[in-house]
Amino acid sequence: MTYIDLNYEPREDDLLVWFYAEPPAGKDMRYVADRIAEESSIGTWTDLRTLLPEIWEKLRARVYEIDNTAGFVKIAYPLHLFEVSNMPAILASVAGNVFGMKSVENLRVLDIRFPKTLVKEYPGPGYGVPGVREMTGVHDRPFLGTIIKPKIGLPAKMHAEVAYEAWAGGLDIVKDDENLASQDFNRFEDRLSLTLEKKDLAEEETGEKKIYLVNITAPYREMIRRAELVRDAGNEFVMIDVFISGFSAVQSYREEGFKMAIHAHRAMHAAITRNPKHGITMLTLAKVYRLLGVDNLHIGTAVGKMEGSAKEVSMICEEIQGDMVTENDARFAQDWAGIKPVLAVASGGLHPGHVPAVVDILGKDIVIQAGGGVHGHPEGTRKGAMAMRQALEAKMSGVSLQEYAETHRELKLALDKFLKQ
Ligand code: RUB
Ligand code: CA
Repeated sequence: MTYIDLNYEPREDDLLVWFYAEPPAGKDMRYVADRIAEESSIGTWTDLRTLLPEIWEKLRARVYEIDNTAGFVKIAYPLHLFEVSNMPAILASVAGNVFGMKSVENLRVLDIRFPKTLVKEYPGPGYGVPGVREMTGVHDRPFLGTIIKPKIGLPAKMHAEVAYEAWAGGLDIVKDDENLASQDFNRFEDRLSLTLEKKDLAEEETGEKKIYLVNITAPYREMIRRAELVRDAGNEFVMIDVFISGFSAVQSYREEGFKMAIHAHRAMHAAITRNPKHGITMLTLAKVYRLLGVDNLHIGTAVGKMEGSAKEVSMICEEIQGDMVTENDARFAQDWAGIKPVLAVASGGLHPGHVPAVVDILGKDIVIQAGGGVHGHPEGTRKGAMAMRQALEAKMSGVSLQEYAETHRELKLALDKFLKQ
């Protein structure tokens, strides 16, 4: 019995997985492909009396392509194999036990093509790019944001004051950091109410809509309790560490029906996305999160402190924003069936000097977020925020940062400091 069927033409409603796989010593690609297809669909390490012919016929995976040189294996799964609306269980099949098998040396899920029938079962973002633009009235430029720094340590009152400075200086978005929860020096309830007071003040003073991304990451029931507090306080957004919280939590949270948009921080993703030979690509995770319905998603910057090449990051950006994504040498074609585009978040080691390059690589439908690059400004948070806004103004009006800095002191101070680091 083999799962290899190189003449098989994948059907429109098959779920396709593109693996990179390395066979163990003494084995070939056919062997490894067979083992992956077996374990990720209906089989196990030995023949089974219980594997009835009709199960085999209806539910087995089919390896329809093997590229010995590149180490690629493409497998088609009949949609019947899955509970279509249960994302954790789908991943338990195609990206579960297979990673731990001795019969494969390294294994990486490069992409999953979700058939349209499945895509239609998922909500996707409630807001996404158009919704967040409508919410803020910002239509013609990227959003600018900051993460309050130090990442944890500030008492709630100071956190709120720093947030105010950032908004007042010209940023659209202020975000909690991924590990700020409800520590005894900064209780969630206090931070929420104090920061929202400052948000109102900044909105009044600037005449601009401001956004606060408050981190509700916690064990699920507590996360929901915090989401209710955020809703009752009248805030429009929550932030969730989506990878750490788990696929089930994200899917369930979206199904709770809160009207607030979701900012997805991806902390811990690199434990499985970073090794180029093993794990799951960020592209694949990003597709899952788009289906589950996050509105903003961290995807990398291509230029800052975190790993991820420009090619990879711009491909992820295209994937979470396109409607019909075309196939290339690293991804499947994907029909998003009208699911809303996700706002891509470029964050990690950024400062005003990076703004033009990030816009060139990722385009306009992004949030450019800088923590250290704002609060590390020689004259503090407000000037740091002004420098970010000036850098964006320069880029949007086609002027070089150096030239703009001649007449904009905050930008000049920022460039003088950060470009040397
Ligand atoms: C960035 C920061 C975020 C990173 C995460 O702070 O706090 O957690 O963006 O990385 P700073 P990624 O601007 O001071 O570096 O966005 O790649 O997931
Ligand atoms: Ca952080």
